[in-house]
Amino acid sequence: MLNVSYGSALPGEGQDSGLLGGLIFSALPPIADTPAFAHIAMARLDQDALLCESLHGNGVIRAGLLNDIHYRFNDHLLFGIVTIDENLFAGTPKQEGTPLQIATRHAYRHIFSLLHAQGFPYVLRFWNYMADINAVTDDLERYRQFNLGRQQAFAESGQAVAGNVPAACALGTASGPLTITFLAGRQPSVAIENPRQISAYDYPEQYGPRSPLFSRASVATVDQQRIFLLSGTASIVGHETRHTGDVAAQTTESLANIAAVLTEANLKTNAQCALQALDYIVYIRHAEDIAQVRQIIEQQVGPAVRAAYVQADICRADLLVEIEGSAALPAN
Ligand code: 3EB
Repeated sequence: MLNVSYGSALPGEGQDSGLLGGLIFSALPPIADTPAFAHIAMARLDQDALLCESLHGNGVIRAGLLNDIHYRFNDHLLFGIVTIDENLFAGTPKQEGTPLQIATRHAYRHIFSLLHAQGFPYVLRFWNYMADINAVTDDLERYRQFNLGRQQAFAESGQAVAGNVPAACALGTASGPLTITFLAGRQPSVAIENPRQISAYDYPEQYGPRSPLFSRASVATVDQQRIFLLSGTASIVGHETRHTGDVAAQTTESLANIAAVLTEANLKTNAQCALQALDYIVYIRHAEDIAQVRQIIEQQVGPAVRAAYVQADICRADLLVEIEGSAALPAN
């Protein structure tokens, strides 16, 4: 089983805790001695407390550290965290790429070799966080540099670069190193695309020299449970950003995209996952937009919606909001 929970308290990291790991979203400095958690420099907007996303499985948890990757696993799932300081590559000859591109490539190659060695070859989801995501250096936006390195590493590691690819998100933090977390399994999961959107791996070149590489959601059946992991979802139709400058309309469009992904997932996997079944994290570019965004989400998903809100930069400069989520349902 997998239980993804979003709270403000930190769970224990003991071997019998079932804890696979997680992410702590906070504007405060990292909390010491929490190796099972990635620190993400983002302020929580709906509460003063930090936001802790934790993934719990069952059975004995084992932990390891390899090539700067902290990982924890049980019989079914492995969760890992890699942070990498791109400044290590500052002196690399230009033709090999920018420091962020090379750091991304290294991180992903190390992740895939760890997963191969540990026998968890199927990634359900990646979470990608980097500072200054929209800044242009060496004539290329940093998110686009990241996409170059990600594509290289997938290809070099023998991973699919289209079709059955992991779900993901990619967001900008206020500070900190490139931080990638991932959840992997021993069995393949099902990648879901959105009929309203062009697959991200098929985006045209206007969004960068190499396309992003993710699916819109992944569905895995693990231990009698159906796990639904929704990628970061924004106001994109086809491949274009819709409603530039209008955060309310972007929120509504994002929810329409999520509904379409759920419909597609239910068709493809015979699951029955509704908008109300998910727990959400909502990334908002401008903190002052939270009231508007929250009202629309509570109106369209329902007043009982479980959602947490954090301040983040979104990977396209014209996107003001992005929504991700997860659910674990009994397999029917
Ligand atoms: C989009 O749909 C919005 O690069 O891993 C969403 C989810 C987005 C994942 C990624 C980017 C990523 O293109 C951005």
